[in-house]
Amino acid sequence: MKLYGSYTSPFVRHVRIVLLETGLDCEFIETDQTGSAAQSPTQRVPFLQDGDIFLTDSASIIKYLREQVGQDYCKTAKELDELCLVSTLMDATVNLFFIKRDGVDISGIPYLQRQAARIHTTLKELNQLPLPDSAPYTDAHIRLACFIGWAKLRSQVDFSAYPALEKFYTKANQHPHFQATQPPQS
Ligand SMILES: N[C@@H](CCC(=O)N[C@@H](CS)C(=O)NCC(=O)O)C(=O)O
Repeated sequence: MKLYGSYTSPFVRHVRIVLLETGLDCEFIETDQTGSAAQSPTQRVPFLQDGDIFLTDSASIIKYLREQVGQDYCKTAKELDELCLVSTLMDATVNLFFIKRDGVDISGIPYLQRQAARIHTTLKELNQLPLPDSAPYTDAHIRLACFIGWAKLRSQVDFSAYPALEKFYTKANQHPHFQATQPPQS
């Protein structure tokens, strides 16, 4: 089994944590944008190859890995909805990060302002949810901690406005699986 990804992507980090939780054997192949454009129709990482199986999204990859060891993946609609909230947040923030990095001034573009507003309303909602201060974490929680780590690394969110998220992240980040998958801090 081969997982293609980068060490900075929060989507990939979620998959790497699930690999640690499941104990499955998987080769990690570091893949840049040229590699993902050549090998995946989404032109994104992560993607996974296991024999005839080719999966192109972190959600399907995580479901596939958990199924192999009999673990649940978003058992309730509520948990799935929390995961979807985090995925929407992550998509919008990563999208704006790349656009700003290409030199676009997002302040004059209405759709990009909606993306920025979506990020803040979603963070506000997540900040009000009951969040655990220790394992076990659901996939929504793991993804949220991966997002916060990435957003801090890239300086994309000021978390002083979201104290519950900051508190949740401080604890989650001490967990061995989060320690083992820290993105490079450069
Ligand atoms: N829905 C996808 C999103 C993956 C994603 O956005 N990956 C980013 C890295 S953090 C990427 O490869 N972006 C490249 C691009 O948008 O050109 C998933 O969950 O796997």
